[in-house]
Parts: sequence; C-alpha cells; structure tokens
Amino acid sequence: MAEGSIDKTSQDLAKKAEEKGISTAYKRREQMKACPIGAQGMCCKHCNMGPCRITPKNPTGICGATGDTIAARNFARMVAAGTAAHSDHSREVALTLLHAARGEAKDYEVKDEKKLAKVATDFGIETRGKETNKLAEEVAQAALTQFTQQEGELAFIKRAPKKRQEIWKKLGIIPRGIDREIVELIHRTTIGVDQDMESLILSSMRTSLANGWGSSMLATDIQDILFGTPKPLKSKVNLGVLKDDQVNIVVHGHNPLLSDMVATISEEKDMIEKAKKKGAKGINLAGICCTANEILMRRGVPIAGHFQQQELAITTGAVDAMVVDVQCVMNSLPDVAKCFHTEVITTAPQAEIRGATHIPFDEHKAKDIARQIVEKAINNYSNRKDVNIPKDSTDLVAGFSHEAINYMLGGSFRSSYRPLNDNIMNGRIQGVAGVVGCNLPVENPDEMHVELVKELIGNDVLVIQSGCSAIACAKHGLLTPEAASKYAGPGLKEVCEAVGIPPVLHTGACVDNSRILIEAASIVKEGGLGEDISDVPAAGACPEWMSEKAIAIGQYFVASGVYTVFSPEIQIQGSPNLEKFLFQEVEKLTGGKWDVALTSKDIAAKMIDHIKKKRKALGIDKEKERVLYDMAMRRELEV
Ligand code: NFS
Ligand code: SF4
Repeated sequence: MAEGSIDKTSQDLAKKAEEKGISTAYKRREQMKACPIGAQGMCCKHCNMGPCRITPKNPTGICGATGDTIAARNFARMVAAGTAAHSDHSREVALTLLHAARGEAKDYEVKDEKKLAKVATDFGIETRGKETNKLAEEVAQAALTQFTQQEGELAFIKRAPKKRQEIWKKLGIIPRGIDREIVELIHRTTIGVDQDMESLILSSMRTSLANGWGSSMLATDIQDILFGTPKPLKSKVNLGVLKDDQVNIVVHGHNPLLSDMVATISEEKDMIEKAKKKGAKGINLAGICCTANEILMRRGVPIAGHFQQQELAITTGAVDAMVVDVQCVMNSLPDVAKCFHTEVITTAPQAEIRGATHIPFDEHKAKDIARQIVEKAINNYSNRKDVNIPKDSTDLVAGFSHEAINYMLGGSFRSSYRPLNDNIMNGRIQGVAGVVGCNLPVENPDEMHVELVKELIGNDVLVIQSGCSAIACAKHGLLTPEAASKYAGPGLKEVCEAVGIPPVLHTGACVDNSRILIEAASIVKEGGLGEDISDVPAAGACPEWMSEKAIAIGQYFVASGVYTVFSPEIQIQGSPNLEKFLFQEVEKLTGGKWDVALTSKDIAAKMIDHIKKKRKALGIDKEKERVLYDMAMRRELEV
C-alpha cells in the first residue's frame, strides 16, 4: 500500500503487520504476479486434454475451442458461481422461514408482517384471514419452489416493467427455476457443449436474472420478513469502533441468520454480566463485509471494516472472536490470528477453515449456538496481549431500503417516487447511479470508490450503494446528510436538504442489489421517465470488483437494461469479439451494456455521459431555469 493513501487506518495497520512479519493480502499481492493468460480469460482447464492456453501462436484449444468460446465460457462460469453463492444463501433463509413458521426454528419469527403480505401477494397467495405463521409457511414453500421449479417463469420477473419482460421473452432469457439455470450454465460450459459466444452470454444472462430477480431478491425479502425491513438509522464505521475495555466480537460473512442471532445474544443481560465478571465493561459487536451491512441496516450495529480489512481487524489485537459463515472469508485468517489471541470461529457447514474452531450453526438451536460463540469470546478477553486499536471511526446513516426511500420521498400518507421522478425531470437531480463493488489490495484503498462517488454527486447524480463499496464510502463520510453540503451539486444538495437524506443512500448487502432493481422498476412505474429501466437516466458501477458474485451482479444489471462500468478489467481481453459483444452489441439486445474504465474520473465521465444521453432521449436535457425553493415547495418535499 502506498504511503499517503486515503485509508490511513488500513495503511498503518498493514505496515505494523509487515513489521511483525505477518502476511496480509497487501503483502501477498506484491509477491503474486497475475497469470497473463488467465487475466485475459484465455486459459481453459475444462478437460484433461488441456489445460489449454490460447495465444496468437495457439489460437485454439486441443478440442478446437476458440478464444471467443473460452473467454465466454470462463465469463459464464463466473456468473454461475456468483449466482450459486447468492442462491445457496437465499435458500437457507427460505428454509429458516419455513422452519420458523412451523415452530421448529423457535428463535426466529416473522418480524415484518406487512412485507410478508406483500411477498405473499406477489406469489399469488391469498392473504385474507390467514394467521401469520400459516401465511409464512406458504410464502416459504413458494420461495423454495422457485429454486426447484423446472418450467415456467420465476415469480418476481413480474416486478419488472412490462416492456422489460417483453424484451426478456423475445431473447428467451426468462429464468425458469433458480437451480436449473445454474446447473444448465455449468453444463453448457463443459467440453463439447455450447460453443457459440453469443449463446453462452445470453444463457449466462438468464442465469444472472435468476440471481437478481430470483434468489437475491428472495433473500432480501425473506430477510426483511424475518429481521425487519430497514429504516434510516445512524451508526459508525471503521476499525476505531472496536473497544479497548469491552469484549469485541466481529461477525464476518454474509448470512444474517447467524449475525443477527449473535447480535441478540450479545445484548442479553446474562452475557453482559459474564463479560463483566471477566473484567470487561460489556460486549461490543461489530461486522465485516456484507453480514455487517445486514445488521447495520436493521440494528445499527457498527461496521469494523470491509473485505480488505478482515485481516487488519485481527492485527488490532482487540478482536476476541471473529465469527464467520460463508463467502469472502480469507483463508489466511487463522494464520494472522496465530500472532494474536483472536479465536476464529467458522459456523457454516459449507465452509470450514483449517486452523479455525468449527461450531456448526443450526437454526433449530440458534440461540444456544450463538450463546456458545459469545461465551467463547468472553472467555478469550483476558488473553489479549498486544492491543492497538486505531482511533478512526466515522458517522454514517444507512437503512435505505426501497420502502424507506419511498417513505422518505413521499411521506407517510403518500409514499411514492413522484418527487424523485419530478426532480430528475426538472434536472435538479440529473440521474441515479448504483455504485456497488468489492475491495482489492490496491495501492490506494477506497480511493476509487470515494472519488467516483464524489464526482457523481458533485454532478447532481443521486448515488445508491451496497456491499463493500458502501463501507468504503462510509469510512470517508459520504453516507451522512452533511456530505450533501460538502460534495453534492446545487440541485442534488437542495433536494437532500429538503428531504433530509444523504446524497449517497446505503441500500444494504450485495444480495440487496435486488433493491436497486426494484427502485429502478419503481421509477419507471411512477411515470415520466420512459417505459423501461433502460430509458431511465441511470448507470451502474462496480469499482475494485473482486468476487465472481460481482460479475453475476454486473450481468443481471446489463440484462435488466443498465449501462454498467466495471474496474479493473473483466478477464475477457483475449477475445476482442467478446469485448465488442459485451461492450457494444449487447445494448441492441437488452438496452444495457458492460464497460470498463481504469480510473474514478473515467468511470464517472462514462456514467455521466450515459445519463446525459438518456436525458436527451427523454427530451429532458434542456437546462431549466433554476428555481429557488419557496416555502410551499419545501413543504411539498418534506416528510
Ligand atoms: Ni459483495 Fe459481500 Fe464485499 Fe464484494 Fe464480498 S463482502 S457479497 S462480494 S467483497 S462487496
Ligand atoms: Fe483445452 Fe478444449 Fe479441454 Fe478446454 S475443453 S482444456 S480448450 S481441450
């Protein structure tokens, strides 16, 4: 990491780790030279005639596969893997709803009946006169059928604008069942099956839609049912949220079934008493990665850091237990923990790590297991040695679910997107950008996320965020209402101040990118900004993408009509034909397209250009005379 990076906290800790001879991703990246063939998407190991490396000298694999086929297959497999990850998570949540409804998973219950009724209605389930648990059981069963269904269409496809559904139908990419689309795509990409680049990409679109409008959307909705739909709330972010004099438990991973339960237990009187007996003042819970976003959004639990801060969190010497479940958990954690007292606890049956303590989580005994975990942390408190907690933590406001945005904008009696649409039409807000994404062990961590978002809001583009990108921007103060006066353009600032929202809205974890789809669909439904998602002055970006999940997400945004810019490159450069297809031609099919840019300035410029193009097509590009808000207009906007 370069001296003078904007993420001073990470820089200091990474440096200290290095001095102690501890290996972190930052160090390992310096030593690792990326395979140039793989980086271009030109390595195939789908059969044992290979692995084949495609180069100008060897333009086809032993089976005759071209670079185009191989690049498309590799890309499609990333979509399949990313979709599988979101889907396995989602299935577990649906099963828990089923077991909770039947009284078998007693520690979970329906927390949001309104959301339950909404989801039931979208499944075509009659709600009238039904007792909550009965309805929840039916909703859970309908949700589980979405995974195993072999024919027909996924239920939430209907939540997309009519025109969008027609586009998908014409392209033949409406997902039939979640599991089926993942299995079929893996099948297609094995040796000797689908060899046509375009066919592979379209098929991966169908799989990605089974993610965005399928499993991710189900995860979001069912989690809202079980844990509550997020509302705006305040919290803090960065490693400074760890406490010197309290038992620090860090939850890391993705599924709130675990993290929410640990949060409940760490607030129990008994547990706090136990912690006090060990000399601590209390129990402090903090999160890393998307599970952090889940409990931040619903409970205001502070965030310790993002993906690239998981190893650094342990190097503070103040983490008494790091409790992980699935996804984005580095193999290296037990190794880093060896130099400190931290107990790394794995909980998911799908994810064990050598060197960690495995306490398998079971939803039927959720509280008991969470208690075991919390007690382990308490008992470990007195083993701390070298403690070095950075001071930095930043305030943030999160909790902007689709429902919350609707409410904030429209007010309690007339929740609606009308004020947003009106402000886009009158030009105060130029457009909407979804900025999501991961973190890489780069020279200047967070910089790309932060500078991109500043550039966008400075140009009156309202930003919606999720995942580790939201955490990166939160660390630098962008998720506060004050960011509007500091960084937003005059129009956006005016709207944010009138409504009382930050210019950057945190919408949740990566599965909650499905909320962005619903928000886009709601803008279309509200009227005045075209008939389809691809008409709306909006664009997406994914800086510092890391996981295959990011590619799956990018693909469902493109398939849904969104122009989406990734950074850095997306491992298809070995095939100029595939680049041309994804970066240009696909727009004629779905109205969305992929792009890549290497600096925050370039990403922002491309997104803003696209937003301007869409404004022009809608005929709302003319500069309107600036109207200063009078009292009546303000009242109109106020909640
Ligand atoms: Ni998303 Fe979440 Fe972070 Fe990237 Fe990983 S935590 S699901 S994949 S790294 S944003
Ligand atoms: Fe090589 Fe074809 Fe086998 Fe891939 S599938 S490893 S390109 S022979």
